[in-house]
Amino acid sequence: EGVGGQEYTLVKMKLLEPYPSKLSFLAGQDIYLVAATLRPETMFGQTNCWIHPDIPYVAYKMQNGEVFVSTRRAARNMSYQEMTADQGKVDIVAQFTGQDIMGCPLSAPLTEYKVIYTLPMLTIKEDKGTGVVTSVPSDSPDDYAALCDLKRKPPFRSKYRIKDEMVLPFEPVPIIEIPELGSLAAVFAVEKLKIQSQNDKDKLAEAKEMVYLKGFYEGILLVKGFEGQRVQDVKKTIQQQMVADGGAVIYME
Ligand code: A2H
Repeated sequence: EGVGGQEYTLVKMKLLEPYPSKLSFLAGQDIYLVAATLRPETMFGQTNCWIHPDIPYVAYKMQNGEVFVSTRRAARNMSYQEMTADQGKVDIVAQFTGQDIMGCPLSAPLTEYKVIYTLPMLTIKEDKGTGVVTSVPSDSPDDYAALCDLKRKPPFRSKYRIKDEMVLPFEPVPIIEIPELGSLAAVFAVEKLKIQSQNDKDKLAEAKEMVYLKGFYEGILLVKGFEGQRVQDVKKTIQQQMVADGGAVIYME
């Protein structure tokens, strides 16, 4: 662990008011759940944000006055990268668990869905990234399997107090065409391998193998402004555009 390995794009998913009770004292201030992704070029296909109901999260002040939400570990890493309000320190303003911010409305960069919601994903690891994951079910088998779990299982939704309208209207968006896998590669792989749930570990690993390398080398963007361009050629451009627009920051771990 430590600074200097993997580069992630942290996508700033803006929490919409009214804030949940643990954050209500911050009314009027900008709060972002920051999702760590390796695939900035897929942000056109975001349908929701994943958080783990049982892991602890913190809210803390950044240098520019914004409030970020992530695991404490990621906050500490950010403080060493001179992103937080005090260099080398984290100015924590609130602590809570994922369930306290479940079912909250967010606005995220690039996606066509104006409002998306925080939903539970039980396979999120506390010791990777920020503990916040953005969901792109068109291109991530993990995301598609977890979204299907929520769509198919009303008791799973009610257990975490998720309302139907936070899940049912959201469909994978075709954003990247991959030869032989089509424009919804993750859906194709999950169906082909008959994956039943987000806990289907071995088959999900297989699905990821099917989709990722081929997507990187042969994937072609379908979205407006990037039509016909290759994934490997636009990844950096889209990342830099989001950073320039204030929709993302770069983070190392
Ligand atoms: B990726 P690596 Cl479209 N726990 O973003 C579980 N998964 C996590 C996580 C955590 N704490 N933090 C990040 N991730 C996910 C997009 C995406 C991603 C697509 C396709 C593949 C893909 C949308 N979800 O990841 O272990 C995030 O999901 C393929 C592995 O550091 C992040 O990128 O290599 C990726 O895993 C980081 O995984």
